[in-house]
Order: sequence, then structure tokens, then C-alpha cells
Amino acid sequence: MTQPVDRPDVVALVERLVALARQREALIGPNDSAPVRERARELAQHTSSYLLPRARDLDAPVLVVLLGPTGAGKSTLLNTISGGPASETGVLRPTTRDAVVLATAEDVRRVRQGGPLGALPEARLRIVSRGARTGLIVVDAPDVDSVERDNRALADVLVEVADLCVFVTTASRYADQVPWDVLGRVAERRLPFLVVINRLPAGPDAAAILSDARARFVERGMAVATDGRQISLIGVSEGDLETDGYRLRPGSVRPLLDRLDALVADRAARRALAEEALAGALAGLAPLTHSVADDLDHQAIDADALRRVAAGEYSHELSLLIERLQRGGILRDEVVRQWHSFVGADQVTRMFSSGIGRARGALMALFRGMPQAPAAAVQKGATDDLTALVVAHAHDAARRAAANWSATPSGAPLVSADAALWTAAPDLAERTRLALDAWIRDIGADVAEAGADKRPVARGLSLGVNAGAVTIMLGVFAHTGGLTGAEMGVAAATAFLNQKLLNALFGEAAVIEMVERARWRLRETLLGLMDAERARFDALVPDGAQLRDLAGRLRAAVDDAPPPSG
Ligand SMILES: Nc1nc2c(ncn2[C@@H]2O[C@H](COP(=O)(O)OP(=O)(O)OP(=O)(O)O)[C@@H](O)[C@H]2O)c(=O)[nH]1
Ligand SMILES: [Mg+2]
Repeated sequence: MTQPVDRPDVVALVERLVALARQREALIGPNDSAPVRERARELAQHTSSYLLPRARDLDAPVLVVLLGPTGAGKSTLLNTISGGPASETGVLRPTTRDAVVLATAEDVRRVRQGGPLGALPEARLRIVSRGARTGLIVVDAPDVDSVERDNRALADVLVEVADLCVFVTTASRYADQVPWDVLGRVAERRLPFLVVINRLPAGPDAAAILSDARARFVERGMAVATDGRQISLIGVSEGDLETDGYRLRPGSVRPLLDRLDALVADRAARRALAEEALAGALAGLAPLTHSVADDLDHQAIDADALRRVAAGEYSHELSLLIERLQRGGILRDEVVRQWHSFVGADQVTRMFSSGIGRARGALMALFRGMPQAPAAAVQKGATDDLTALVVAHAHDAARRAAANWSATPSGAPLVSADAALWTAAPDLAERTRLALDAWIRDIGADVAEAGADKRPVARGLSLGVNAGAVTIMLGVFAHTGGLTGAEMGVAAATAFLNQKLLNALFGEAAVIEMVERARWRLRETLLGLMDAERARFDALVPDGAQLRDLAGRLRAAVDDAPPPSG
């Protein structure tokens, strides 16, 4: 007998498994192979359509499924059980195309909604209540070796939701391969089962066939049921039919009828079967659950690899961009020239030549009269130039990341489903401009603050903050480092004058600090923009850590399941 399992624990465990299986199913993506999807779907379906309702209600009617190849006599057996013509039998194969459910109306209600039969399409169920007995549901399934794919699928679902399987075959069919595949699943799922072999020849051949069949079960490790009993193998002789032709003589399958009678008569017997089936199903879920966990681990490896590729391309482009900034000379000449003609104007130059002390006053006058400072135009020019540069680098990163992804089996379907990955995001230019405007506003705030404790400067600054911010901004861009040849002229000269102007206004140390801070903030801004670009790739790939965590929790859940037999 199966060890009685602790109900609340099992219910909690099954609920945990259901939640994990659903999470796993939700993580299935377009690049998962058919077997991976199938395993995920099977786990989700089996946990929620069989395990959960069974764990929550061990007193729900027991579900017995008659399985086997076409023409084996399943419908004939259902009629034998019901005592009347419940299911049509026939010579045309396959005869039974929908699941014929022998159950009382009340029992059907009990298992239909959210219960095991809820997993089956309503249109494929034919309910027969005449001859049904409370507590016992018997389902005559479509044949397992059906040429009709739908029939096979229906039989597969029935294997998942049953509490007891009656495998019906014949003396000439029992060695066929397909039914053995289905029996393999019955064994894996540890579904209690018994076997009926129909149409045995008369004489000593019958015993030989039964013992050969038994040997085949032994060979497949199925000779012993989960409860430690030998499987029941019931032989039925050819021609053991009632005169009405649609059912067997009850005496020929007496052990099966007795077992069903006992289930109907005794609630405790039904409960014991339900417990055995539940514990078996839980234990039988381990291989599938471990495969699903392995799938998740493989998916995590692929996901991490894809993320690493994208991250590598974006960080490479970001460092090229920053290197470019450090080399200087990214601003177009005409932008620099505008500022040069302002800071290089006569009065400014004269002011520098007459010494810093006196320059302050002149500077204030200059800043007060700032309208002529081309701050807005220079800010726009610099922003445009830097934006173009950011977009160009983001574009390169996107192109290479997409190309690398499309060269991998897990990345290719993602890239081919989203052509936008090959280029920078269409709104990147706009977002960059906004981010750079915010960056310059921050510099302006620094300038205002630095000027605040220099009273003469402060007085003039209300108008001069923009010009001050642009001055610092150019301090970040237009330094001389790395400039060569013709560029040296206007850019270097501007940088030189700019520096002088700044130092005169705020003092050298404050200027160095402001430029450094602006440079640091610019890096952060660029990093944020590139990160957002890369996030388009990341979003298509599940988080590796999350996948591994789910795999671990799935394994832990089935490893916590109680052993199936005592
Ligand atoms: N002569 C003879 N015919 C039998 C015997 N047992 C069953 N049959 C017939 O075999 C045919 C097939 O039986 P069914 O019960 O319809 O088989 P099934 O397994 O339900 O077949 P599908 O619905 O196609 O999956 C029927 O015509 C039965 O009357 C038997 O012992 N002797
Ligand atoms: Mg049939």
C-alpha cells in the first residue's frame, strides 16, 4: 500500500509546482525548440489539470481510462462494465473518435470544472450516464495508435488525468510498438494500471501468449505496479461475447469487474487508489520536471551569451565615443568659430591683456551685455554634433550586435522577428538632444552656484549663466588634446581664450572642478543613452539568473515530493 501522504503538505507542494510550471510556460520564447515548448506545456498541463484537483479533493470520483489499439475491444469492455450499449462497437476502424465517459451527471459536474476532465475539449466528450455508478468514472478513449492525430492527443491527455489505466489489447496486437510507447508514459507517470488481452486462441496457446506478454512487461520494468503488487493481466478468450454482440460475458473479465465494484462500494478504496495515483504522478513527474529544469539551464546559458554579445558591442562603441571626445575636435569648425569670434573679440582680448584684476569689471560688463554672446547657437551646434556622433556609434553597435545574434541559433529568430534591431532606435536622436540639454542645464546650475559667492560675478550672472554654461561645455569639448594641423588654429585658440575667460571669472580651481564634473556627467549621460539602446536587445532575452533560479526551484519542488510507495 502507498504510504498515506500528508494532505496539506501535498496540496502546498502541488500548488508550488503549479505556480512554477506556469512561470516556466510564461518564459517560453520564439526561439525555443518544439520539444522544449512541449515539455513546458506538458508540465503545466499535468500539474494543473490532474495533480492539483486530485490533491485538493481525494474524494472526487476515481477516473478509470480504457486505452489500447483500435479494434482491441475497449468499447466492448465499456459496455461490459456499464451492462448496456454505452459505446458503439464496430468493424470500421477506428470506431470510437471521441472520449465516451460513463459517469453520473453529478460526478461529471464534479470533475468537469477545474477538474481532470476540464483539460479535455468539451466537443470531444460524450457523456453516458445510463449504467454509471457514483464515485466511478470510466472513459473509453479513442485508440492510441490512431491515424487521427487528434485521437492520439486525446488519449495522451487521458493518460495524464487518470487514476487507473486499463490497457486493452489483443492476442495479435499486444507486441505492437505504438501501444508500448503509450504504456511507457503510463509507467513513467506511475499510473496504476492493469491489462486485458482479448481474443486469446483456445488451448495451450493462450497461456503461452499471456506469459510472453507478461515477460514483455517485465522486460520494460513494468511487471510490478507502484503499490508492489504484480500487475493484473486478464486474458479473454476469442468469442467470449454475449449474444447481443456489443459486450463480453461478464465472467470473462471478472477480476476487473470485481475491482471496479470494490471501488464503487468503498469510499476508502477509492481514496486509496486516488492517493496511490497522486503519489505516483508526483514521483512520476520528476523526470519531466528535471528535463524542464535542464531546458531552463540551457536557455540561461544561451540568454547570458546573447546578452554578453550585445553588452560587448555597446560598451565597445561607448568607449570609442568617449575616446573620441577625449581626443577633442568633435565640434564642427563653424560652431567653434562662432564662439571664437565672441571670446576673441577685441574687447575681450584687450581685457585679458590688461590683467585679471581689472578684467573682472570689464567681464561683468561683458556678461551683462551678453545678448550678443552666441550661447544658444553654440549650444545647439554642439548638441547637434554630439547627437550625430552618439547616433552613429549606437548605429554601429546595433548593426554588429544584430549581426552576431543572427549568427547564433538562439539569436537568429529574435533578430529576424525585429528588423529595428539593425539600427539605432528611431527616437535616439531626440532623446540624446533632450539628455544633452539637461546636461547643459546642470552645468548652468553649477555656474550659478560657483558665481554666487563671488558678488561681482553674481551680479552679472543673471544674464550670463547660459554663456557661462556654454563656456564650461566648450571646456569639455574644445580642449587642445590630440588636435593636429589646421584644426589647431581656431579650436586651440578658442580653447585658450575660453580657458582664460573662465579662470578670470571663477578662479582656476573652480573651473577645473566644474569642467571635471561636467565631463563626468557627460559620461553618465552617454552611458545611459547606450544602455537604453542595448536594453532593446536585453528585453528580447530572458534573464539568465531568473531562469536558473526557476530551474533550481523546480528541482527542489519535485525532490521534496514524498516517495510513492512504502
Ligand atoms: N469475433 C470476435 N469479435 C470480437 C471479440 N471481441 C471484440 N470483438 C469485435 O471487435 C470489434 C472491435 O471492438 P471495439 O470494442 O469496437 O474495439 P475498440 O477498441 O473500441 O476500437 P476503436 O473504437 O476503433 O478504438 C467489434 O466489432 C467487436 O464486436 C471477440 O472475442 N470475438
Ligand atoms: Mg471503441
